[in-house]
Amino acid sequence: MGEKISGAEATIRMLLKHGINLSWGITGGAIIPFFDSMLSHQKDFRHITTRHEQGAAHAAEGYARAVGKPGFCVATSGPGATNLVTGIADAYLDSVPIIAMAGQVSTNLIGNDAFQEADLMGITMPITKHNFQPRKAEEIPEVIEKAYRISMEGRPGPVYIDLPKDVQTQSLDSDLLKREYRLAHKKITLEGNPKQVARAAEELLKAERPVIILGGGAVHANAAREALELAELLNVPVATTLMAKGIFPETHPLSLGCLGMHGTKSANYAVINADVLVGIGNRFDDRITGNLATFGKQAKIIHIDIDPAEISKNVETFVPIVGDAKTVLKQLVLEIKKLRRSPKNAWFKKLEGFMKVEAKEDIVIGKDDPVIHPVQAMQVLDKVLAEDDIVVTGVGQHQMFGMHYLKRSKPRTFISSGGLGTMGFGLPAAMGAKVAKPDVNVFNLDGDGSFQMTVQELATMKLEGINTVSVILNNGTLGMVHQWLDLFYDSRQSQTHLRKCPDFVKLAEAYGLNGVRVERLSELEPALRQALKNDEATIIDVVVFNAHCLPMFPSGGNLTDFFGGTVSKSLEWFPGVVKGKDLGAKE
Ligand SMILES: Cc1ncc(C[n+]2csc(CCOP(=O)(O)OP(=O)(O)O)c2C)c(N)n1
Repeated sequence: MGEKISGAEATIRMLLKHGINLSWGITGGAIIPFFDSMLSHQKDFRHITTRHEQGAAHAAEGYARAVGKPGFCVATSGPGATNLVTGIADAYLDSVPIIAMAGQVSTNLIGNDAFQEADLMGITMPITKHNFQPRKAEEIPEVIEKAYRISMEGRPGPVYIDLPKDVQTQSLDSDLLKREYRLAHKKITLEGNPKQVARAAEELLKAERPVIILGGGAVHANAAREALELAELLNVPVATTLMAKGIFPETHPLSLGCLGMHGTKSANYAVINADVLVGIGNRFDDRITGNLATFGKQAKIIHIDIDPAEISKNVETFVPIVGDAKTVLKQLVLEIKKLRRSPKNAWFKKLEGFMKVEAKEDIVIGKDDPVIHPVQAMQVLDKVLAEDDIVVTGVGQHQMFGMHYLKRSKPRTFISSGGLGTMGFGLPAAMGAKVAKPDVNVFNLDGDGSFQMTVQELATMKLEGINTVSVILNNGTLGMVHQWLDLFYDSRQSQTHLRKCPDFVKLAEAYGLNGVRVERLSELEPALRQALKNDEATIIDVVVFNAHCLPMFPSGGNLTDFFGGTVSKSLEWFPGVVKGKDLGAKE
């Protein structure tokens, strides 16, 4: 027999047992016992009180995305818990390991419509990998351990724990914490089926126009080195999704940058014309594929993913490989080396040429124009960024400008809400990333709309001394929607103007932080460099021209419908290419 401890104490000890010593969130009636237990753990467990539970969930995500370990957030029942929901859904769509916990009314009241009772089990069921509601304190050790394992094992994702108040105060035997609680399901497949790996190797070696697509699964598997080795072994050009930006150095000659709706022309062109596409830890979502009826029709698709449900979900797979990206890539590299054939150069050389042309033609800068173009702002920010610095984004044009124009060369250095596209993600997620990686600079690249959705977390930053730099591309509108209305709704602007934004400099100052307004391009670099010297968070309000973020293809359109930007005719270089509007078509 061990000592008798409370359910709340057991919860903290179990979190600590799994290396979770940081929580984000806000207290309230149904979670008071858990917060009370924190008082006995002031040395080994840090809690950061956010100003809104959505901020707590995104901060936990930012932490998890920066280091690949679960982030933890906590709230009270009812409204506290429902405020976590956006962050939980966000983590679900981007496969981010977080454990979200909220108090619940006592077990005898569940179902009574008691004060601050909401059915979070029902609400979170479709947006979590799993959820738990322990009804007795003895269940807590098993629940926490399984929550941890589920969030991390296989394809990561969020787990929700609904913790009734009386369960937190009941006692249990501390010996229960020493046991090991394994998951009942069968082991996750890490190694790819050798026959399929051999087929994949054959297809890659035969290919004339192969392209690798790296997704978030490759980041989670820490497969950067293996991906680089495969690409270099055969000279295969590499495109990444938004989730994987940086996993392949974007300065490498084989890098095509990001693909998809707002990707590079070269990446989209390569994918349209590929004869073999290797998807690694990506899910072929609609922002990447456009119209599924036309996507990859001339390619044999090899799809490597740890989640069997992803294979052939959206695109027909020629060689399916279920497994961990790192392990399978190692197998694939070994297999290819055994076959000892030399790489082909022609395709990658052409694409390398495209990238160069595209980079050159897309540049709009040089001079100190009266109004800053967002691309110019990105180019200045890119110059200031060190390799290990982390850029977190809000959602909108600024996010896509960042994706398109910032060059990242390390995994986990570009953190963004991809699947759910959650405005307001940037500031709190940047806060989480900074606490996870205190020694690197963390930038929050934000829009004036997105920033205002979770702006209250500036107070958290001030209080906790979390020093980040927010770069707001202030275009006075909900820019991305403005752009869609311009392009696809005959410029019928409905409710996209933000009218008067608050004075972000004064706002920063009101929170006791640094604020600076930048209206001319020449002011931006000094402002960024000064922000890095400041010992408190800085908000840089960059007034930008309300430009369209181009190139792009329309939602549901074909990749060949890619338009905008400045590169066009120069892309018609390869025999048998598919021609699109701007991808080599003669207009
Ligand atoms: C929570 C939420 N509400 C609404 C949207 C729809 N939406 C997508 S982008 C966007 C505009 C974003 O504006 P801003 O943050 O100013 O960035 P910009 O596009 O101007 O760079 C809107 C309203 C969303 N993605 N998330």
